[in-house]
Amino acid sequence: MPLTTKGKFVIFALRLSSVLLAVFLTSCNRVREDAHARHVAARVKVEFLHAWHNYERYAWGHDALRPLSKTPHDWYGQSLLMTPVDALDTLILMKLDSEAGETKALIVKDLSFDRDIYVKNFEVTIRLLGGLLSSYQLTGDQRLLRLAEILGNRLLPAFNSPTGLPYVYVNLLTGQARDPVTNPAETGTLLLEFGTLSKLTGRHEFYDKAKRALVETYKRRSPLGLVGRSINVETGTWTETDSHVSGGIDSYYEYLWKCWLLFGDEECRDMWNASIPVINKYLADVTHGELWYGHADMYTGVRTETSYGALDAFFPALLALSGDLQRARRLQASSVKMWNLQGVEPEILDYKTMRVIAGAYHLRPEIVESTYYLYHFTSDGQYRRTGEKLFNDFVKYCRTDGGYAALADVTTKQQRDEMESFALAETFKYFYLLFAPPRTLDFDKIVFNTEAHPLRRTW
Ligand code: DMJ
Repeated sequence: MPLTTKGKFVIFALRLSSVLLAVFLTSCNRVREDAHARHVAARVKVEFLHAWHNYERYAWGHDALRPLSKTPHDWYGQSLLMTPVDALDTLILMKLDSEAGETKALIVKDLSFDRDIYVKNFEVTIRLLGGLLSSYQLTGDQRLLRLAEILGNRLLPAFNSPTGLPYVYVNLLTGQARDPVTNPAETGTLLLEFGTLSKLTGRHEFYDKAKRALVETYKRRSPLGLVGRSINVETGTWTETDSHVSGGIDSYYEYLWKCWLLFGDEECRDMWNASIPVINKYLADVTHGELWYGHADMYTGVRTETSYGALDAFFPALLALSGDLQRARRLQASSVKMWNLQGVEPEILDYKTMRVIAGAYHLRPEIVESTYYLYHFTSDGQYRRTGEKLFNDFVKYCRTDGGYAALADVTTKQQRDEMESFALAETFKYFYLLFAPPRTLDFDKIVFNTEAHPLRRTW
């Protein structure tokens, strides 16, 4: 029997009210979830301050705090203020104004690169150059940019090899470079920082040298399209042909995509577009229905190791950022499984046997970074719930009287006397951003360098 106009109206009204009810309930849920998230963000801040105040108390002015012995540590015997420079933008984002002010004052007063020491080009670039540049962009303080430029000048001789690939170490005073055997992460994770410095100072040599190093690495990929574990910068030949997305290669891929995002460099985009299908073909490994990324020989594509670890856990973030949410979600589930095996992730796991191969936990950020990216791209509440669980475990096992300590072994949870600056630059920052209001940092306007320093395209 056909419906009367009144009947149609009643059905329409019922449908509309159920839609409105659903919208209302969803928004109530969202409000509740957001209120809880603010509460977790506040806890993260308190814990960050616990680590920071211990650094201030026991290691102020030094590179790092040793949290169990409560003693300072300098990487090269003299301080380059690794922790203050690396942590400054976290202090700023958390609106810890007085701590941020004191730290900036310390950096401006004491940071000097006039030192006869050999430093690791890669580490100093991602932590110090990246940290100075992002803090400059957040504060507008020209003195930070000036320090970044001085540092950039001092690092440039590292690129003076026959291939343009940088040496591992460079002497800040003499410009001498040493150690020719390096890896794609160390040759290819420099362009976001040197490129930003170039754009901000108008000096193209910074961009050109770091770009050349990235391209020279890419050019040496195998006929399959993979890069290897180590390479000699003088001969340009691979010294180890194992291929993976783990430490030593990881951020080379990250910068291919991110340099496209930050600089609009089409060559970087093309190198990424040529690389990612190869990674997915030879390194991705589906085991028991789970997605992992293992190792393969760069020339034959034959699987060499079924290992995955804390460092690999950055890859879901990169997959998500480059638009592959499906693989990102699946791989993130594997990372979380790895974490939950012992309640904290190990450095390396065999994902076929689920045996821990290297059991330390260095307070690494990668799994948190990926959780944050996935939440950003999906708004799926499961990622905040995962993040809260990770944070609770992190506090439970790594908090100590004197700050936050790495674990010597995730099975026994025995702590070790180490609090790397990236714990403050990255791990706490990503935890905080996962729960903080989105206005804390406009994700779409920045690109994080591999040390979680947000860089903005202001040029
Ligand atoms: C950081 O220094 C950087 O994230 C780097 O790209 C890899 N390892 C550490 C943190 O685990």
